[in-house]
Amino acid sequence: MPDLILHHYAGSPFSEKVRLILGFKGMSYQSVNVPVMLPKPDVMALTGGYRRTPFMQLGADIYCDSALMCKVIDRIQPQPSLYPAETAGIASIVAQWADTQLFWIAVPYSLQPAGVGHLFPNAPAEFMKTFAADRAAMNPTFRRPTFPDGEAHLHNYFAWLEAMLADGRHFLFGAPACIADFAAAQSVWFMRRAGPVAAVLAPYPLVNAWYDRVDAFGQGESHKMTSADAIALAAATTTYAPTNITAGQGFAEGDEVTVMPVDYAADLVPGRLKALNTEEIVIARTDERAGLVHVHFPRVSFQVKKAVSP
Ligand SMILES: N[C@@H](CCC(=O)N[C@@H](CS)C(=O)NCC(=O)O)C(=O)O
Repeated sequence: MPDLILHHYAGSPFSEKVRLILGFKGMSYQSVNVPVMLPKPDVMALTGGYRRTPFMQLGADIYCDSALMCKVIDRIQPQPSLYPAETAGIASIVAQWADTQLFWIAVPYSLQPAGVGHLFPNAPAEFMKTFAADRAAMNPTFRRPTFPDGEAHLHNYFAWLEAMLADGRHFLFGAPACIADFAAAQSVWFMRRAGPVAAVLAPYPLVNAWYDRVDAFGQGESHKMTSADAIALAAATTTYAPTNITAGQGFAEGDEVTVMPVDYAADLVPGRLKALNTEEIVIARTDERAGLVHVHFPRVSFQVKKAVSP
């Protein structure tokens, strides 16, 4: 099994979700720091155009989107399980809510003027302007909630979590932590870093104590790696994770396709189809520097289409 390489940056909530999971599982990994905004030439060399953070590399296999990364990490290191049988299904539904509804209220709310200086200490005004423009272009149809609306949403959401914890359980679904805990924790982590903005969490002591327990898993053992070394490693690797295409979907191996997230950062990644099943879309693409890589995307929240010839 090749080393797990996490491509991420310190301030990224979805990266924090994965880091906490690596801590939960007591895993060690190579850590590549990626830029917080475009341009990201070394990211593109590996992903072929997917710009979101984090992504994961195992040799010449690249895994996009934390939902898929979590499943792969759980396969590599099954214990403790991220998907305990008792809460299978419901835990993934709550995790999906946390990755979408909770995240898209918690993050814009934290980026209000009182929070920004804490989240980006000492950042020059020019950087903040470029960052805001980058995110606006990434998600042009996003309807940013007003701060009072966001705050009201958060009181609902944290009250739900507080209610789940009311019987004294340690994690959202009982004694073992699971995928829902890490997905929800990333937003609390971000808010807590936003100075006075974190006051919105004050009425929820059980949520705060729960978050401290999740945070106590730590972030695993990371070893720094450069993006150039990660690309060179992909180029030197000629074995790939097994792939399969489920029949009856109108696609065949080798079809020229494009893959794209359907929610935001709608950048097309072109390649030749290697796998298509209910869990994954995998494409093969050749990069000047990274060589032949297989790029994996989850099926949920992504679309695959036959490439249109020019
Ligand atoms: N569904 C994706 C969402 C990832 C995401 O939105 N990440 C943010 C950072 S936490 C991002 O990509 N921001 C833009 C960037 O890093 O370029 C996942 O689960 O990985």
